Amino acid sequence: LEMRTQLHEAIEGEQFMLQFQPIVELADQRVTGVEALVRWQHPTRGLLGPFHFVEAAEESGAIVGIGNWVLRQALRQIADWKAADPATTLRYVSVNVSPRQFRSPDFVEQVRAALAGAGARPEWLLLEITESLVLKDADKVIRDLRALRAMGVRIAIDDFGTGYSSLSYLRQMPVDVLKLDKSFIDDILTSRQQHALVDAIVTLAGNLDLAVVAEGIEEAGQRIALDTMGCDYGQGYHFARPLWPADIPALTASAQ
Ligand code: G
Ligand code: G
Ligand code: MN
Ligand code: NA
Repeated sequence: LEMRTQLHEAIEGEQFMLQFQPIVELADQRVTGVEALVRWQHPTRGLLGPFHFVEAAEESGAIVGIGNWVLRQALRQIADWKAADPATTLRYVSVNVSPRQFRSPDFVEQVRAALAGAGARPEWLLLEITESLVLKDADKVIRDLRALRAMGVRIAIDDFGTGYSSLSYLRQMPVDVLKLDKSFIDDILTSRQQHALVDAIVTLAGNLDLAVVAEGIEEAGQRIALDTMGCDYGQGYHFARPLWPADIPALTASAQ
């Protein structure tokens, strides 16, 4: 079967699943959020990660249907976790939004409907967009970002630092969080320049009232260096890999 047909059948057949990777406060390593990461339980190829299908889905347009499913499912999941443990440390779920999904005509309404459908509060949702989004129709994108933030939804720039963007986009984009790409974190312990660059970005973000999530933290030394710089949040295999939903509550119980 053609990929586009398979993706369509996968939506209909509910073959997509979500894993969740913890996002922690570096100061005390408490889990404060989780990022939803889509997987495809393929009928013959097994469990596939986004690498195997997100690009094709973006090209065929199937990403809009998949993305809206991810949004609804992620919000139902956090509503369930909150209901099961009112004292959970978990404050939000972070959901990746592809450019094509963001540009679909009713995206803001889809978010509103997904929140209402799940009985989720807007503060429980962080939307991850990429810098490249503002390269086209910047005015429309900025209007929609403002509408989402006016609802109480927060916005993160994913893979920050890897795009075409420069810091000048930060002035234009109404966002709350920078997710600092793993490629910046990898060498902070071995390269003085890389350490200085990340330190400067963290300081700049702080002055702009943006929170920073450092991605791809794999060792304690990186966590300590980032915490010392004043970076508030981190994500990476050092804390936890992407997990199935059943494994999250044990990590977010308030007693921890
Ligand atoms: O764990 P990992 O292999 O899941 O994720 C790889 C990449 O796939 C991530 O960098 C992320 O940007 C992308 N991705 C994961 N889940 C989603 C999703 O639900 N929608 C979109 N558009 N991208 C996703
Ligand atoms: O949305 P984003 O592009 O940031 O997606 C996160 C991706 O990075 C997912 O594929 C996730 O599995 C992966 N990831 C998360 N933490 C780590 C890490 O510590 N090391 C590596 N190599 N990959 C990670
Ligand atoms: Mn992401
Ligand atoms: Na990233």
